[in-house]
Amino acid sequence: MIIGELINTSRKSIKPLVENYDAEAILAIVRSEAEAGADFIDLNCGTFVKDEPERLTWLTKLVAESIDTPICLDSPNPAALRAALPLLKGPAVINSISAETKRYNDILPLALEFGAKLIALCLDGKAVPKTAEERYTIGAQLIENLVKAGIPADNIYIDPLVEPVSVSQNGGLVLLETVRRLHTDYPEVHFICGLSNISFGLPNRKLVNRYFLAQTIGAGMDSFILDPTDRSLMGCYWASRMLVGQDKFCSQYLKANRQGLFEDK
Ligand code: THG
Repeated sequence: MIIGELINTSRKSIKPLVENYDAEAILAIVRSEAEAGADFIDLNCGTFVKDEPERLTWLTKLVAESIDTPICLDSPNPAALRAALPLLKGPAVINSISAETKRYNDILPLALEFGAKLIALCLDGKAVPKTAEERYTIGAQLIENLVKAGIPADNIYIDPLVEPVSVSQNGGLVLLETVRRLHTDYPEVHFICGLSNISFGLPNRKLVNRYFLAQTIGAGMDSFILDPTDRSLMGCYWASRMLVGQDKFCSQYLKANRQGLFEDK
């Protein structure tokens, strides 16, 4: 599953568009993500600290009424999610829950009520866990608790957290190890990450993102929050999943190729 990341007010170019309610400019970007092959459109206005519910409601209404591609609501704020969820037309993704008690208890009932797919961060409210062992423990606990609470395994997307490799030398390795172990023990749930954090602070970020994507797919990652308009990144996605047996008769690779969704560059 590909979630298009471009509508995020932490991006300098997006903040003023949401500030000024520039519907046409937002829709042009969302359309470019949908046409590039995004399965969901991420909507994040977390930089609007005071009026996030109102801003997210505006964005959600705009996108849901204008474009068929379904929406991923990227917010930990239960008030913002509660306002936006009823506006969705297709399936919903809630991004995200974590093992932190308050967040867990706030978000879980919303996911149950709206039958949403749910992204779950390997975080328990303390510092980001350093080792694969700690992340595995949090991820496994989340999976078992969510399934027990009634979330179907197929609706659970575990996010093992990508840290910039420029800051955390072993961050990439820890993520790969966490996914490999959780995927082996819980093959029925999904794994997702925000890819581009891996390359923060480095030159040629697109190249770093692309090679990391290929490795995470080898470890069992099957879903990504990324820039779907990056055509060589999307080529890497279609090729990599085919190469690890996730593409019967290579039909999805061939279809994406026919649709001109990627290039070899
Ligand atoms: N996991 C989950 N959700 C997430 C993330 C994650 N949502 C937010 C984020 N991480 C993924 N989304 C983006 C969106 C845009 C950019 C990066 C990640 C981006 N960043 C550039 C930068 O960092 O320099 C550009 C900044 C700018 O344009 O000003 O474009 O990990 N579950």
